[in-house]
Amino acid sequence: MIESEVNRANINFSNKIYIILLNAPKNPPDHLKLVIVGPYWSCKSSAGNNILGKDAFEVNKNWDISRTAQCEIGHGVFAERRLTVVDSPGWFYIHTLQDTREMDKLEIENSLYMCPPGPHAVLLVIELITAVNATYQRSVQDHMSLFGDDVWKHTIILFTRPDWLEVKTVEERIESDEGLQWLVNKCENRYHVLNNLEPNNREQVKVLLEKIEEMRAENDDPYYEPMLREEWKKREQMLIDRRTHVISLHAGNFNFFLYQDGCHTSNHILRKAEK
Ligand SMILES: Nc1nc2c(ncn2[C@@H]2O[C@H](COP(=O)(O)OP(=O)(O)O)[C@@H](O)[C@H]2O)c(=O)[nH]1
Ligand SMILES: [Mg+2]
Repeated sequence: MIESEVNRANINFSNKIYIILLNAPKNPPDHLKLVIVGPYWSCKSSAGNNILGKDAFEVNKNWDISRTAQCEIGHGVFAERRLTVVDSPGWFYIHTLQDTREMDKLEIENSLYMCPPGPHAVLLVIELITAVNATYQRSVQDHMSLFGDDVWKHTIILFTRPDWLEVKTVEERIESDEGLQWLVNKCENRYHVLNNLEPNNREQVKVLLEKIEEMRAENDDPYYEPMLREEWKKREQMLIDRRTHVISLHAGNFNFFLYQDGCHTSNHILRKAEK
């Protein structure tokens, strides 16, 4: 084979691999990292235990007594996946961000950084029987804002206490409450119902993990990495501001710097201009 034909064959081959790679489905991760957030008493710790299939987190026996005060991390294995679950303290359901103590806010925020580079999913735990009025809605929105603007793209609503629903179906319940509809819409219709009174029903956990993987496949980033993204945005903006500032200060002298000593890299020019 002459050289040009070999090159052409190689190019065709690498194009084919490229196309195969582009079309290949994202492999499901063998390690799923989840963060559980939500108001107090919404059954967060119980949901964490249910997902992990063991008593990893302390469950509240009485309202606001011995409630989870700090983020805790639990590990397990289920359906051929390693699971890492972070349980968090949560917030009082009528509190705005201003009402919540600084230490609690830090602890809530901290939950996202306990499984680097970030969780595959944030599970926002809401009791299915909750009347999501304007105060509750504001409280959820306020506290979710601690995780950055994009958090909703990586969030699934985890509805708990379905046993309190009585005769209504889950869909009927959601339709009957505008606030619940708002929550479900925020998550682009991603929700799951978990009955913590049925710990042996592993099918409900399996379906939850499948929904998480579906969401992950739809997102550009498999993990939610708020800190890195925010940090990057901040740095990018600082650079733009710095350049705009320097250029506006030295607009008249720009050609001078280009010609003075033949330096042509913009950073060099900027450094000189700043001096
Ligand atoms: N009826 C019912 N009670 C639940 C369920 N899940 C948890 N609980 C109870 O709800 C209370 C609060 O649960 P916990 O997980 O500590 O809530 P957290 O404060 O959000 O972590 C506890 O008494 C649990 O036993 C459920 O699916 N149904
Ligand atoms: Mg708890």
